[in-house]
Amino acid sequence: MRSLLLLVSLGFAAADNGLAGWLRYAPLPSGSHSHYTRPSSILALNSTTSSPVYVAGQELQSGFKNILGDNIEIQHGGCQPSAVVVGTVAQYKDVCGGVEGIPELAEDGFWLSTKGKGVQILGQNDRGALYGAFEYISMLAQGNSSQVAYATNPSAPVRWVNQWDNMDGSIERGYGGASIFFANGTIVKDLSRAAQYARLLASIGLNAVVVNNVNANATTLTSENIEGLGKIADVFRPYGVQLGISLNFASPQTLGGLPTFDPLNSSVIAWWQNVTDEIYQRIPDMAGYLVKADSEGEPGPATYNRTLADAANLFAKAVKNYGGIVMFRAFVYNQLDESDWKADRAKAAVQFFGPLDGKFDSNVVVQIKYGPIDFQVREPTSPLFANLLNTNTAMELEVTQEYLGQQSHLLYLPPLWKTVLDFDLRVDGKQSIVRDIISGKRFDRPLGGWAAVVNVGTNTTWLGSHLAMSNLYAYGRLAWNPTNNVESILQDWIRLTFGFDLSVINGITKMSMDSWPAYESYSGNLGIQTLTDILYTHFGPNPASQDNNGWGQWTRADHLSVGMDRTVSNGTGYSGQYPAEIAAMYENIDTTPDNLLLWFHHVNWTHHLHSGKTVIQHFYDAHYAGAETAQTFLQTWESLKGKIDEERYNDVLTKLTFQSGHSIVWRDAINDFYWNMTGIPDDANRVGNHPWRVEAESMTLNGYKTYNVSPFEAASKSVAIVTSSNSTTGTATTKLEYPSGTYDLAVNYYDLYGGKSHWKVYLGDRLIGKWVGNNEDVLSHTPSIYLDGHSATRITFRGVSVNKGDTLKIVGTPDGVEPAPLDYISLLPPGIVD
Ligand code: GCV
Repeated sequence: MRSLLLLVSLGFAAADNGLAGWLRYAPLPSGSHSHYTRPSSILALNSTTSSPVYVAGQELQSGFKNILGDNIEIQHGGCQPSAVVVGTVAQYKDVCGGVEGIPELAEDGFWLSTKGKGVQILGQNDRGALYGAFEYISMLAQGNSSQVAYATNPSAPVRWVNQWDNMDGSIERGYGGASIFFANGTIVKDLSRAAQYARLLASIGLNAVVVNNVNANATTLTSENIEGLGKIADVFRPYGVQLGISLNFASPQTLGGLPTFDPLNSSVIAWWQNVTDEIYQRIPDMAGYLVKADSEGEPGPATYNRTLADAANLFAKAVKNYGGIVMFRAFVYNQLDESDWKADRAKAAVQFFGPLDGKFDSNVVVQIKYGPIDFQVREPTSPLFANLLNTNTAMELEVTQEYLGQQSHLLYLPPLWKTVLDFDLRVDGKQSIVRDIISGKRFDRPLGGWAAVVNVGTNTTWLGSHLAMSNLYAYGRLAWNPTNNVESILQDWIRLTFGFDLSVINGITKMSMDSWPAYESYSGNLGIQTLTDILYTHFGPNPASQDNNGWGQWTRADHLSVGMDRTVSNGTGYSGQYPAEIAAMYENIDTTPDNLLLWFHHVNWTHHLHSGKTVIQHFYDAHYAGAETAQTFLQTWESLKGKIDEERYNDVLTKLTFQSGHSIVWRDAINDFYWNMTGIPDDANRVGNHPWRVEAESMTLNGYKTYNVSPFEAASKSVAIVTSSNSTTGTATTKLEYPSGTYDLAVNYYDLYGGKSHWKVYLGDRLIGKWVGNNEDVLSHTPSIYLDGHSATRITFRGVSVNKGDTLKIVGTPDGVEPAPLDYISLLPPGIVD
């Protein structure tokens, strides 16, 4: 039984920039741990400094010192019953003889016993020993002094991280700064952040990082860069983290100068073998390759009419003798024509890979995104998991929140991931839970597991937001054991990251657990996809961007109806890619869950859901409810002031303040868009009706002019104002006709990349507030150079006392390309958010 000490607040925590993540080893409150049994020493059964067992000893020493205030010596030999012993089972046997009760461990597994005089942390291998040490330290850091003795093994051998880092130092879909690995076409000299990253990953049981983007640059493989990759591998190795490399399929031609990159051509095969030999000479434990081929413009075997299996096996053979593996991505699709009712990007993975089942070498793992499109806010489980019975598979998750708020919105992802991991695909009418498919258990496959696109950067928050780190932490914990409860994982992370104050634990738990449902509510509902702008930044709302292009993320919405008909009977036939029981469930509108209705069926906007609401009214209501929930995140966080160090408190406050405003931008944009499309009014008369707003364009303008925003729904009543020139100040003035009283004054404006405008707002001569358009410096998402759903932002001044007839004036000073744009103001009485 786990006994968690009831720990009270430590008082005020020291400033923390987030760099240590959940490995802060913060001191436990004094007096709370006097009953702990102190080990006589730390016995690390390996004295080679680059070995994970040695590192485990160092971590334990640091943990005892910082968490408990104990200075404990490290030794490397001799059996001491009252020590904390860390090593492999085999090393322990050599030194101390056997230990009873340890079952057979799987690769990377460990045994942890705190029963008796000492503590034994014994890994199946060095890496397992380090994992065990981190688990024990995590117990200490959470004030958990339970007597335990258990063995634990990872769910699957492949527990990888993908970084989409480019050789120039940028990161595709990265929101936490520049690459910690690359700059200017080569590997950075200072790899201290790479080592710190490996430490974080090892502490949650992750065992490899593919360091470069799947949209790979062939120059990654120059001799100079292979040497640099070797240096990264050197700093990873003590943490048991292996290095993997993404390949560009055309490299033999573009880098090697061959006339072809045909995977069956002997000179191409030889070229890849040579490069692979060179890599393994420098990095003998290189984990393997990751390949994106024939997708989104990346070269692949289709150029030569070869199959994806031909491509995968080419690399598999090259790495086989070195024990390497090939992660081959199933994210392969073509541009499609929306006028074809049967066309469907969601079908692509099964179409390409299904016929190749059983044709991949044994060291190939097909890496499959959780849903058939692309990391949307809700997708059904990819049917490919049920179509590859004789092929190793891994699930690809996305820790970086590409379509899901880009770390400027709070979104705790594991509840979303769980919808897929826990899904029973019923292959052959038998239980076939996705987590058991990827572990290899269900179809008796030797390899399999997990990959997540993480994209940390040089920012000290790693991901761009402190709260987003719960997703990385939970990814590791789930990859180790996908049956873990996502809320208790979250609470472990909160204790390790923010301490023991109950209001902090409860507050962050509630916000995080509410965050995915809230985001889904104010973005794309009922399985329509996220409705973010898929043609530009993937951040703010732009539902029109889904349709009328070849990307195949269609909604097929018009004034009467909406949704993709993916049935076999009348639609694209996608539902038929699932095993019979699941196919039947999705084929039938009555058994399709509401939350995936528009994924599988094309219905009228007035169609009644199982809930009884019409589709359109559900959209309206969900958007209001979701945005309302996002307001509570800010309130909850503010209630924690003083209980979290100022640096992290303020950083998160900035993001949650933005999110509370941007959730309203989302709400109004989506509601206005579909209201305009359908003409169906909101039963509750909220959509298009904002009695507390004054539109900027209806104010008296001096030095400002009106501007038609595109997309139209990204501005209240479609119009905003911008300064008449980029160098002259503008003023917008209005007489307030609201009853005298105290209001919150919200101002909606646009914060563009490429300028830092200034705004000041006055009531009469009284300055109420001022602000700068510096989102690009304080938020994490991809900025926009336009007035649109990405740049739309709200600032709120609270408790402003207003007299009826007061004159409100906003003075905007443009900067760079940013013409101090304004959309509207809202004067909100207590309790109203609009
Ligand atoms: C690395 C989506 C993303 C791309 C990404 C691609 C992939 O399309 O927007 O940035 O490319 O997925 O997963 O390969």
